[in-house]
Amino acid sequence: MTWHILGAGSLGSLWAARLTRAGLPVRLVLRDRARLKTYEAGGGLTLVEQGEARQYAIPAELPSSTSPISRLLVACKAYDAEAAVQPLLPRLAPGAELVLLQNGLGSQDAVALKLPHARCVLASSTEGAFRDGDFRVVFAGHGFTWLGDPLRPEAPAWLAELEQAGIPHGWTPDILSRLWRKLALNCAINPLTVLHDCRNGGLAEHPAEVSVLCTELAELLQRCGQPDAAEGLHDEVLRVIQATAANYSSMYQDVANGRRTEISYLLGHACATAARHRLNLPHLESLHTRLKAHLLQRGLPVT
Ligand code: NAD
Ligand code: KPL
Repeated sequence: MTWHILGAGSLGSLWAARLTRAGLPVRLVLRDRARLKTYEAGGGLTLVEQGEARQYAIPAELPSSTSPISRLLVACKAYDAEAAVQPLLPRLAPGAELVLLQNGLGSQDAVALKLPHARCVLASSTEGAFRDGDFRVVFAGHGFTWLGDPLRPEAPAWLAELEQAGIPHGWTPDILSRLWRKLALNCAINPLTVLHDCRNGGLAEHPAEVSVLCTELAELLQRCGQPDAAEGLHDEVLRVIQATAANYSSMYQDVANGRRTEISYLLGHACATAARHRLNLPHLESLHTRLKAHLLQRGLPVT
């Protein structure tokens, strides 16, 4: 069965290259005719691994193509996912399966609501990749991808293909807990690195701010039925700050490069969920307000 990959950016290309070199059928779904033309003129997609570049001539098509889609990897940013999937709806075969690679929470529900008859598998990934040219991606950090379906606990048979492709992954019956935990880590670290203009390690100089955010985030996780995700949150945040001290967070990099952030699916989602539960989290709220003001000042979207 063909893997259709929607979003030939960093993670989408990383998956596409590994599935292709394992001999599995892959097709990229590119946004429009201009992107398709650029892609075809370049001869394929390039993955740079340990300094070595290799090009893969993966076939590509437009969303308006007519062949049916049975397996779709959605690898767009959270804010693009719902609109990107929309034109593909008429192409989805009965029993189609989607893998949603978006960070944060909120976009997965928006996509799943459009697809009552398809299976949506959610993913939470710590792999790292970035684009350093058109259709050229650097594999920057080995990691792991958790996959799961909140509605159906049984693992899909195609996990064997990920094994074959060397994509490190695990199936979890509790993917929402993983996604909430990552969201909480990202909320405790990323916005502060933007506001303090520092690497992750710079947050060691703001222990009280980090601590009070972790307390509020843990309270939120408890309240919205994710007690496992709350367990030991502060300790893990401190461990991540130390282990990634030299790195700039993904949100810091987005802001520094004038790119839209996924704020709505991270801090925005946390604050909206707290409000829905009538939970007062003043430090998280204030962080959200300060971050939005910072983005506005730089002409970046606040959603
Ligand atoms: P990216 O911006 O590199 O790639 C997204 C791609 O989607 C782009 O090529 C864009 O052109 C394409 N796209 C957008 N709208 C489209 C449409 N309508 N039709 C077709 N293509 C469309 O993003 P990324 O870094 O790969 O991130 C994807 C998701 O994975 C994000 O939620 C991110 O937070 C998460 N993530 C990324 C990394 C990483 O290292 N890059 C790590 C973990 C999680
Ligand atoms: O995932 C991250 C990011 O930068 O997005 C870490 C390194 C965990 C910081 O929150």
